[in-house]
Amino acid sequence: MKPNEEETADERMRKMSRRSFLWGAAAVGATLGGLRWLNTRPTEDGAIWPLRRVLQTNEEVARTLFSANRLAPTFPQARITEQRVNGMLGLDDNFDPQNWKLHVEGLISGEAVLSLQDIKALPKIEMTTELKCIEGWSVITSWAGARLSDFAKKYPPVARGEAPNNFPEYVGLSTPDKNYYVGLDRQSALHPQTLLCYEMNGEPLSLEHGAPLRLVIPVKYGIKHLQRIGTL
Ligand SMILES: Nc1nc2c(c(=O)[nH]1)N[C@H]1C(S)=C(S)[C@@H](COP(=O)(O)O)O[C@H]1N2
Ligand SMILES: [Mo]
Repeated sequence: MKPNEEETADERMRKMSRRSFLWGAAAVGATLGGLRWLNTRPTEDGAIWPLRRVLQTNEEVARTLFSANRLAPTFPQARITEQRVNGMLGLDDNFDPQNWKLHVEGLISGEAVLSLQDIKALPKIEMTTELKCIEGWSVITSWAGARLSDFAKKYPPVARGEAPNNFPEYVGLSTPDKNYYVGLDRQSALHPQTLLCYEMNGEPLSLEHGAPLRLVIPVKYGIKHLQRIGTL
């Protein structure tokens, strides 16, 4: 390299680092300004509104990914994968499935205490679908159970507003010990692939997968597939 070329390169580097220093200073300023701006915003539903918008955007992304208007893909039985055990919150060891009951609240008839036979009396639906965990893995599983929408027809909840959109806006489900719970929007709850499942890959549901009854909702991530439903 000739000395003058070296100079040029040197000079260019100096300019570049001066420029990136200026950009860096601007970025730090913008961040501090941004934080100050964030902290002075009013709140919406208990969250600073720009953060609330991010939550809303995340929910919208999830809704478009798994549209409740469409069916989640189904697979031939040959595609069933090796199963994984994940998430044991609310699945305490000294649980006796023989004494299990499903407690249902908010019905027109008041409350109901149901047995597994009551669930099995509803039309039996079988489907092979994918469970996607937000941790980045997924499994394909064959399920059997009753549609939550068929359940709601037989055990109608207290109406909110005018028919036909008078189904409660949200449904909550929890484990018998209340240590794990999920909330479902109306559209996902009444989706035809949302099942109260008692069989997995042709066998009665095992304790480690949520026996005697679990939720399977392929339009949502695994996190919503509540195992061991105690209260609805
Ligand atoms: N009761 C209960 N249900 C649960 C969880 C949990 O921790 N407790 N974890 C959820 C998560 S994050 C996933 S991915 C699925 C995993 O279901 P599987 O173990 O049957 O594959 O269960 C869901 N249901
Ligand atoms: Mo998960």
